[in-house]
Amino acid sequence: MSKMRGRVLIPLPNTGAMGRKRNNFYMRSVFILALCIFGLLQYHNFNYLDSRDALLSDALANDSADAILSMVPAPLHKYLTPHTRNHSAPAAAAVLQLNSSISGLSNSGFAAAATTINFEAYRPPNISEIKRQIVRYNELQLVLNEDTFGPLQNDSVIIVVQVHTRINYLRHLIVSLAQARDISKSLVVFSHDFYDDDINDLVQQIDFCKVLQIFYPYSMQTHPHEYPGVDPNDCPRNIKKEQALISNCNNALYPDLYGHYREAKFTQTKHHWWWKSNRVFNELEVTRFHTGLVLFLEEDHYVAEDFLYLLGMMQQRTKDLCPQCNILSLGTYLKTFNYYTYHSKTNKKSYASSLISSNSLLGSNRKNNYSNNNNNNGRSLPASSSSTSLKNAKVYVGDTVNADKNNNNNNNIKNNMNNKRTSHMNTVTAASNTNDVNSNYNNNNNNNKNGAQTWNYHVLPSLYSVYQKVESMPWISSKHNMGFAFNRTTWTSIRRCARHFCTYDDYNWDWSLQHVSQQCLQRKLHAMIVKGPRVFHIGECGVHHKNKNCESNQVISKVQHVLRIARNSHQLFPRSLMMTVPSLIKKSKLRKGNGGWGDLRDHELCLNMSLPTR
Ligand SMILES: *[C@@H]1O[C@H](CO)[C@@H](O)[C@H](O)[C@H]1NC(C)=O
Ligand SMILES: *[C@@H]1O[C@H](CO)[C@@H](O)[C@H](O)[C@H]1NC(C)=O
Ligand SMILES: *[C@@H]1O[C@H](CO)[C@@H](O)[C@H](O)[C@H]1NC(C)=O
Ligand SMILES: *[C@@H]1O[C@H](CO)[C@@H](O)[C@H](O)[C@H]1NC(C)=O
Ligand SMILES: *[C@@H]1O[C@H](CO)[C@@H](O)[C@H](O)[C@H]1NC(C)=O
Ligand SMILES: *[C@@H]1O[C@H](CO)[C@@H](O)[C@H](O)[C@H]1NC(C)=O
Ligand SMILES: *[C@@H]1O[C@H](CO)[C@@H](O)[C@H](O)[C@H]1NC(C)=O
Ligand SMILES: CC(=O)N[C@H]1CO[C@H](CO)[C@@H](O)[C@@H]1O
Repeated sequence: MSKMRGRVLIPLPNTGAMGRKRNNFYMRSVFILALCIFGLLQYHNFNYLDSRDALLSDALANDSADAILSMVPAPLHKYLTPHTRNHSAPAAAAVLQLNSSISGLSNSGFAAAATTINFEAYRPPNISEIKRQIVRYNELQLVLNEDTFGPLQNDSVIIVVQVHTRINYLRHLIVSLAQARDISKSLVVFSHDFYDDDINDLVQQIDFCKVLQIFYPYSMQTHPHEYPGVDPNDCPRNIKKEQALISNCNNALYPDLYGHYREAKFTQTKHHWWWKSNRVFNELEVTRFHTGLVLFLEEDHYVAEDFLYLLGMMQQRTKDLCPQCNILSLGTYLKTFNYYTYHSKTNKKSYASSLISSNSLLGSNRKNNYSNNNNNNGRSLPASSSSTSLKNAKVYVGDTVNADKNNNNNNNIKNNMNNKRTSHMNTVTAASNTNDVNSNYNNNNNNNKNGAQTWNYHVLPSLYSVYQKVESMPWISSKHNMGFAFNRTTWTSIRRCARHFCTYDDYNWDWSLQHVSQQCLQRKLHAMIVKGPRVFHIGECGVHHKNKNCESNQVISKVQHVLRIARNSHQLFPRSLMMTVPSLIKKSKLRKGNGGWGDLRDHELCLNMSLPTR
């Protein structure tokens, strides 16, 4: 039988012409068939975009707490539900928390709250008690859930989350982490600069991975009337140097680049970042032999469920895709785009993005107006533990435009810094495309004139795919400060440049890191960046809600939907990575620092944190 079949398949010499004709026919049929399939796919695609659009308008319409909760698997609801203490209604707990964070847990503040809500048994620890607890935690270095998930492997991922006070965002970050594949293999380190019982309860409730809490020991909370907090004899920010010298205040000799004196709350974030990095890489027992990646997150980030998968993939492919890369970035700020640019454009990309998000899909519009509300003459209290929300819009745009504009921007920075550090709220622009950058630049000016923000993040459908696109470029603080990872090799070279980090007159850790990269590192920081972000920034208020509902709901709802779409269309967990040529090769110029870091006490404290301890 098999012989017969074999013979039939061998073409006979005298049927050559017939065979060719027949082949032609087959070829044509195959071609037409392919065309049909292609057409069908296109049609499907089109419909698909439509249905996505519908989905999203749903999403935009409903960001109620219930709707958000319905997107979260039931077992994870516990992280979103405030833990009610024994004797208190939830509302009372909220009041307490508010009061305690405002009054810095001052005794009088607490006493008042306690009497109004009748809270005999529960008292937050006083400051000396908090200090004691912090020392205890930091000495103990207790890794939770180690018995369930086993000891940390030398090459597993460590995730470090910088936590300040915004528990509501932190809840959602935890929920997103809980849903990530392979999270059980990693260690999540929560680094706190505010000791709070509710936050501690929440973190200690985590049961899906190993957890370690560390506490920044030089916080304003634990140093309310002394350096590194505010010492009563510190020079006021805006005093002239001559006056300062006369009044003999503490730091009279050391105003910053722009003639202003230290403000404690602005220096804390950079100190904390430096402290936790040193702590994690060089001091903790559990990381002593760790050679894997350390991923940096903040309390108001949100991760996609394939972020670790993708990180592992990027790490594996670094050698062949981008041998010079020493930092991996999972959360780019996406191409931004607003009504103006949208209406002036007809190209396909804009069309696609308009389908997916006619406005502010991931996005968040930054308030321009924090500073008016505090008595701080300018600089505003960092909303997140990251320094990002403190910078000047123009600075960001300047990062990606040409040299000419850069010069402009430098002037703008100077002026701005000289006057006051006011509207540094626009951190959004990190365009990947020169044209758009320019239009952003212009529109940005428009926005400033109007006093209204129309900046948005956008997720283009083309960004997620079974072949995930990545690109590589020099690390830029404003673009790549979210969800990045590096290993001990990179850290060791950064740490050798501690002097550059600690004495550069800029209160932003990410700008300081860029300074280190450009001025000190032999091998500059070079990033591999995933084009479809896996880390999102949820800690912002939406523009539509103005200030009245400045809660996380709107952005969270959008992120949930983007991820649901990506998931349902099988675009998470990509099969492979594809290197694309970056559309913009940026020559990042070094600038003068942003100031806020002129005080020698800050330089010293920072340097002290990186002294060898073992
Ligand atoms: C939002 O969703 C919740 C629960 O899914 C529902 O009760 C509510 O009516 C919805 N609101 C709007 C405006 O659609
Ligand atoms: C709450 O009170 C009950 C009894 O009243 C007690 O058994 C329980 O341990 C308390 N829980 C906490 C968290 O204090
Ligand atoms: C704070 O707690 C300590 C014990 O940790 C105690 O000795 C001290 O009296 C307390 N101070 C106040 C003001 O309650
Ligand atoms: C990590 O590496 C160290 C030193 O190479 C080794 O002694 C230790 O057993 C390793 N730990 C694990 C969990 O692999
Ligand atoms: C750390 O990353 C660098 C690239 O930045 C790589 O060359 C090196 O092999 C990595 N080290 C380890 C121990 O994986
Ligand atoms: C800025 O804040 C001031 C006072 O807090 C308020 O009156 C003003 O309307 C705000 N401006 C904008 C654009 O929100
Ligand atoms: C830094 O350490 C040195 C020596 O240990 C000490 O004298 C100095 O006071 C420390 N400075 C700060 C700001 O902690
Ligand atoms: C002492 C103190 O600050 N108490 C305040 C606690 O919060 C409530 C509600 O916001 C205020 O009414 C109290 O004055």
